[in-house]
Amino acid sequence: MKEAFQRKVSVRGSQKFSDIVVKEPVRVAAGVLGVKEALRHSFKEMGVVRSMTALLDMNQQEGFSCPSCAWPDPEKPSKIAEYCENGAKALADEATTATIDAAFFKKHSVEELSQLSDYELNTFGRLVEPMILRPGSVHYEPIAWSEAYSVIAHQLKALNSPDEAIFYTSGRSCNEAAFLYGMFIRAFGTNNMPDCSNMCHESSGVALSETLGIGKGSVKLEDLYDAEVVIVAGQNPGTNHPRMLAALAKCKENGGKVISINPLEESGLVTFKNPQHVEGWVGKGVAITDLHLPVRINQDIPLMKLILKKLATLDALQNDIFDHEFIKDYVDGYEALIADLKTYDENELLAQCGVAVDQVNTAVRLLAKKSKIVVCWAMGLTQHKNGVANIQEYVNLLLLKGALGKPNAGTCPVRGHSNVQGDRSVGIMHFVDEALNKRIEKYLGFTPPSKEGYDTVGAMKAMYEDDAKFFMCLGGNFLMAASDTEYTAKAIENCDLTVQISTKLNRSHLVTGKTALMLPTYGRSEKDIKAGKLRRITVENSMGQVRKSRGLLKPIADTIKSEPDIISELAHTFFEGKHSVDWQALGADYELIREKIDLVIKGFENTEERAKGAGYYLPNNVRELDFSKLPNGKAQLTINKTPKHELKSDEYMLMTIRSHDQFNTTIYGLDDRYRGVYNERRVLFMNAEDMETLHLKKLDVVDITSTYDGVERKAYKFKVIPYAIPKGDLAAYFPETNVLVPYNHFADKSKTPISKSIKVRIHKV
Ligand SMILES: Nc1nc2c(c(=O)[nH]1)N[C@H]1C(S)=C(S)[C@@H](COP(=O)(O)OP(=O)(O)OC[C@H]3O[C@@H](n4cnc5c(=O)[nH]c(N)nc54)[C@H](O)[C@@H]3O)O[C@H]1N2
Ligand SMILES: Nc1nc2c(c(=O)[nH]1)N[C@H]1C(S)=C(S)[C@@H](COP(=O)(O)OP(=O)(O)OC[C@H]3O[C@@H](n4cnc5c(=O)[nH]c(N)nc54)[C@H](O)[C@@H]3O)O[C@H]1N2
Ligand SMILES: [Mo]
Repeated sequence: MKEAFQRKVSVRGSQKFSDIVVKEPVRVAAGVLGVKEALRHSFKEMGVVRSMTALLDMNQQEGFSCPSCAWPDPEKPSKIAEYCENGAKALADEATTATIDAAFFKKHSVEELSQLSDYELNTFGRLVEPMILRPGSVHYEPIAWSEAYSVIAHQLKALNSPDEAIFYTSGRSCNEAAFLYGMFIRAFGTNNMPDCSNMCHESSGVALSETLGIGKGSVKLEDLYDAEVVIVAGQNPGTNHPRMLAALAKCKENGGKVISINPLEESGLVTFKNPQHVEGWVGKGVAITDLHLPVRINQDIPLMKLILKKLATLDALQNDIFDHEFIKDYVDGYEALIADLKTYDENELLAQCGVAVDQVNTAVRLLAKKSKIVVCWAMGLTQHKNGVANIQEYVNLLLLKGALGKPNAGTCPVRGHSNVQGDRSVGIMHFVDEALNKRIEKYLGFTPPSKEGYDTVGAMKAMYEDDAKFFMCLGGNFLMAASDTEYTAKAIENCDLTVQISTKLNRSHLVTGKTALMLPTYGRSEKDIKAGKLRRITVENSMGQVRKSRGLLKPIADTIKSEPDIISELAHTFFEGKHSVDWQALGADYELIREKIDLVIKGFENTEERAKGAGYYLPNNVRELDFSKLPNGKAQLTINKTPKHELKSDEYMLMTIRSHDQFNTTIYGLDDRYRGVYNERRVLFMNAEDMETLHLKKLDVVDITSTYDGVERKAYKFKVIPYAIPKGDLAAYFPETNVLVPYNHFADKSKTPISKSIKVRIHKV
């Protein structure tokens, strides 16, 4: 029998070292250097005119929404510049003038390209032509758009069941594209809709839905300004949400206190110079954090329990620490929680969390008499086996303090991708929402499937085990974002057809199914004009506010298409024009899509008008203190177990984090300025005492191994850097370390991979 053709592509790419430079970590975030860096990237990628035009429009009310993170815009944006260094870098990366066309792929095979690093792959520029990689070939070749749709439609029809197809979504797509995509997938017949949020804030969604009745945060941007205490837990805003620092600085000016809870003392949380103010250019900057609690990795639950226990002891004496009226009216489970706290030993909790007792006591003092408390968090809480419980333990604090449903208090899960929250709102989900299904039936005229689909982890397994044969991605880089890279690669290579709708080249275009399609699309900053009409999209930010966005740059090529165009044409081809939904009409007119969104998606209303300017807030039951959908009609306190890792004597706990020069799997550069590392990403941050125990010197090279269920996974060649990190803990960058994350270890309930607590051993090479 003839051997099946297998491309010899590299899953890991180049593992060569660059010339590393290590300096002291920087203690001041943003400021003039941030602006300089932003402009340097922009000018290099886009040229001066394109850069300045775009930067001045970004996040302005009539402009376009930043393609980077989901932090909201102030009601009155700064007239000069409502963007940050990393937003500017994201823009420069998307709006680069470099392009790769058919000639490029004729010259370079996927096997050759796959030998490069992710950083190198991203430098080539924008994809401008639809391309196909045919079975038995190692070169992409051009394909007409209409033919590409036919290839997909044909493949979908050839499947034994619609459930053999999987459709992924990354969080950059606008509401209009995500709605069309989600509805087409249901009309086709499956709920197999994994999305990036499964790897991201899914734990937050589950934790908040169970306790407060909505999977989103409750605060608005302005709530942060007059909060008495803001807790920033498991989040690095200086790099990942820089404009949040301006809000924290405002809170400080108004007398608020900031507590950061993080194994690392991240630069942005130390001092911030606001580049939007003159004093940010010349002054000393604002000290952001009043108290830093260097918790050990995944020991937030013991730390919070200790704080709650100490607060409960004070409350038992004074009766004015917890908000008893609020608890009586709105909260379930008070007695049980207090009784459970009594079963814990303070010294044990202290030892587990690794924070000094004085620091814990300071936190208790800061919180004791305050009720306007906001808790902000991101991946440091969600990406653990007990990710859901982590968040619920922080929610316990807010409920006991009555810090919900009033101004300047509440939950603030800080979202990742710029429209990840909107995509979920408009229907990208693997689970079944019966009320939504009824509305789809009523307003779109077809019966959606009622069986739960695959999430990210389920999708990997289904492809690996040959239960799925078709994989389509609306943006993203599934191969590098998902855990267990080698396993995921095999899963993807098992597929008959993989389809990427993308702006830029990444490894998911190189490690593919037997046939692969690459469909180039617009970035957020580009002008989307059809039939002479400028089209606007809508997005939802981290605080549930929906607003319009329109690009202003000339599209990189007239051969690319918008996401709604691609999806509607595909749906039209698949149904051959015979379906209850007129897909082509929707694709042609985004206003029509918004009309359908208003009908089908709960909470959206008159979006066409209301999303103008600053936009409008979607309904939020926590803001209204309406917990009627929860047991006993009340918000739920929860009893969470403390995590046990049972590390062996030679094992360490590794968290995989972002550098300052990347957006997820897109690597802009090789520097991590705030952490003092230049020109290299293959580094391992380690406590100096641990290095001594292992006889390791600065910049020694090590391999990292994780062992789960008897399977060894290895990441090769990392340079060790001594760093202020708790003993026993390690940090390294993702996606290089995703090879270590086992596909079958993830958070209880939310199935978010355990990317922040991987047990590893290290070996000097
Ligand atoms: N420039 C830029 N912006 C981005 C992104 C990007 O890659 N680049 N990504 C976007 C996306 S999709 C997301 S989800 C967000 C991610 O935003 P973040 O969550 O801030 O990103 P990470 O780098 O994963 O940082 C996690 C932080 O949690 C800390 N941490 C790790 N483990 C623990 C723990 O057990 N307990 C506590 N308390 N802290 C812990 C780490 O030290 C680190 O500071 O940013 C978004 N914005
Ligand atoms: N170990 C580890 N793994 C992680 C994480 C971690 O902290 N540690 N974080 C997880 C998190 S929080 C997330 S959100 C995921 C991210 O997972 P993804 O969202 O899948 O990955 P990205 O790197 O954001 O995707 C980048 C690609 O998206 C495409 N793209 C960019 N803009 C657009 C656009 O406007 N439209 C379209 N169609 N395509 C576009 C480009 O081709 C680019 O190469 O990774 C997860 N993986
Ligand atoms: Mo994310």
